[in-house]
Amino acid sequence: MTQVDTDAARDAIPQRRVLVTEIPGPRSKELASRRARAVAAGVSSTIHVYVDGASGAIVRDVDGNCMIDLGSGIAVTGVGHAVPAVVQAVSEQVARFTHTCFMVAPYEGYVAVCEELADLCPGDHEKRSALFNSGAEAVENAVKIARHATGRQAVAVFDHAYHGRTNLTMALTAKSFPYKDRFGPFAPEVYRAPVSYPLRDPEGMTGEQAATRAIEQLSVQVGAGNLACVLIEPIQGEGGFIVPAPGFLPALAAWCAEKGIVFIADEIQSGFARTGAWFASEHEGVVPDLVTTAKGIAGGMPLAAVTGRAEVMDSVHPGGLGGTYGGNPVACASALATIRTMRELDLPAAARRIEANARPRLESMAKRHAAVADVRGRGAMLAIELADPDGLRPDADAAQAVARACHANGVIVLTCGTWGNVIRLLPPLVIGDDLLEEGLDVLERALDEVLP
Ligand code: PLZ
Repeated sequence: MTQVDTDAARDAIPQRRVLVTEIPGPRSKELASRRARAVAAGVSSTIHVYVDGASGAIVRDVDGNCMIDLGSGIAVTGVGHAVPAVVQAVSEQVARFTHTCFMVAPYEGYVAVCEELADLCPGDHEKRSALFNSGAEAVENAVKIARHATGRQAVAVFDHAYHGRTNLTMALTAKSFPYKDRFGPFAPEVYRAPVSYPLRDPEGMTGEQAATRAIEQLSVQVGAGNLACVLIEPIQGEGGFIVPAPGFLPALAAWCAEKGIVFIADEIQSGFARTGAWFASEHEGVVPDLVTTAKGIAGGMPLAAVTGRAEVMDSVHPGGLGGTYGGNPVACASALATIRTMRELDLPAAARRIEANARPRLESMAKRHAAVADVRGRGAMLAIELADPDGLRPDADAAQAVARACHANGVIVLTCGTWGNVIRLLPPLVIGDDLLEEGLDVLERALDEVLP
């Protein structure tokens, strides 16, 4: 074992939920009052404990409480917190060099990450990648590339979409509050179409019918010949873990291929083994022209990518893409170790196992509570939607109350959804069966407390 391995093993936090103070405890409260005087109010946090360490699927706070992490920092630490192989790769890279700027002096890690992306992303065509820092930056660049390649300007996005918080990606995002409210004016040439939302679509609507509805609207309101790209999350994340009806994504992709529109899959939340495949597009055999990735790719280091057809990517002139930090060497080292670990541990299979364990539990909760209107998702990207059983009026208050009860009992869960009424589970894919079971027990008790 190397020095780093030994340190990691010694520092590993036992994979157990342990509450030693109320949540938040005294040291977290102290930090909250420092925060209020120093941190901008516009940046908020889901839980009110301050983190001291994390390992596997456990997050330990500054008061010594150990919480079960069913959020992975919003689908980032799929590989687990402080995984020794990742810790070691990052530590070694920090000691070798932290930055040269790939546009100034290139290095192998960047190239190797792009090779991995070419191998992992759907389709066996020739691919190229460009690396960035954040998901929003990847989406911005995917749109830039699609516009450049097609010479067209219009961008189609969907109801309930989330693509980021920069100016263009706010325009691409559907939900006004909190993301867009009073932050306009927004970028032009963005058009929104209806998505497939099986719970709320007319009864019996197929994926193909939902695609036709979207395509007809775009054809009439924008015109296929004006569209540079159609941008879609194969499973919508922030919008509510909405899984489109089967056939929806393939029909959209086929229309794009026919009309020369670049089909972009935003796999930033759904990618990197999260849904039980490397990418969610694969569940329906969809091969996107461009794929945006971030979050899970680098086990917690900031890294994002656009990967796609060589002819689309390489349509951009040298110097047309880049940025000071994009593909930072430490982030690349982390990504390479993360991907290697994901392959070695077969984390797509781990995600399927999480679904096999968790979905029946969620379904039994739905049976007992009429307000659980839907159980959905794939792999380790699962959710329940809370709504009034007659009429499906979204119940955000209940979702918030359930989440708060989970937090108070040492389980990190997140909410999402256009109406804030969805509770989502995004555990690290390495979570043990017992810990997942215990997290679900806490969620079940929270539902029992909050719901009739
Ligand atoms: N595309 C599909 O899920 C980020 C947002 C958290 P960045 N989702 C978490 C918040 O409230 O800011 C996301 C995503 C999809 C793009 C993004 C944007 O990725 O790395 O946050 O810029």
